[in-house]
Amino acid sequence: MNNHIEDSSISRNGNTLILAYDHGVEHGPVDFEPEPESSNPENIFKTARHSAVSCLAVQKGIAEQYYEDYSDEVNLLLKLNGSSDLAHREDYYSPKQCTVKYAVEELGADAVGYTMYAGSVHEDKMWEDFRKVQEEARKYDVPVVMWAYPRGRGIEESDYDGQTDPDLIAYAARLGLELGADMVKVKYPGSQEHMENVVRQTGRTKVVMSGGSKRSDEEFLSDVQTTIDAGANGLAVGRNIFQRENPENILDQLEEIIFE
Ligand code: FBP
Repeated sequence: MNNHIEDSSISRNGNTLILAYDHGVEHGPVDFEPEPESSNPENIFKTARHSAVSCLAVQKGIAEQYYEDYSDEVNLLLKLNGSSDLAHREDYYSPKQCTVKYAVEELGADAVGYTMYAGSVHEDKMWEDFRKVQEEARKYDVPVVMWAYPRGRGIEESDYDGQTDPDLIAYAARLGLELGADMVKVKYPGSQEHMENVVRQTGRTKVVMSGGSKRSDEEFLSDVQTTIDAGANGLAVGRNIFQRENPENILDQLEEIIFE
């Protein structure tokens, strides 16, 4: 059985641009402050109609209320788990709010996404949650994207130099291959050489770069170009799109870099 993304609707010439819009959960309304109209999901669905966008990643509630109106023009990646900045937790954990069955049968999802916090004291439980997601996704024939974010006490107490250590990013990405993800989403590891190592470690599992906080066009596009030059497959991006006054301009440029 080969990678499930290649023949799926969220891939174009093997590459993908995921427009991520789960920030209302992960960070709260503060992420919408730079462009207040971005708090309205309707505007993000409209942006997602741009030909550069392979799919829009949202939580269940937004999919339920808005997706039907855009399902002809936008592919849906249902983010199955998520966690808010408000929770008081012993360590990083991202609970599941939606099953693959519900995502596909009720919401019309084309793909599903799951955040994995390798290094957390809850890592074992997250592996178990992910196992169920991954096997259910195979049953429904939808690709699984892992948000591969190494975080938590295991990392703090290790010899790795924090969450952005390139070797740690490669390790978290490798877990994606080993645990059955079709695609991993990783933070930019700092250089083309480091991204090449991430790509090497993930084998047939695809790799996309995580957008991160908003930067200048030049800085952001240069990291995306380096990511593609390293052999990775695209981008999962939120704030660097919806915090811009005119997201279409940057999407035009991203389309050229990622798909042409
Ligand atoms: P950005 O491009 O805005 O970084 O979005 C990607 C993403 O993974 C979102 O899906 C998620 O809401 C956010 O980053 C989480 O960021 P972090 O956990 O680094 O605060």
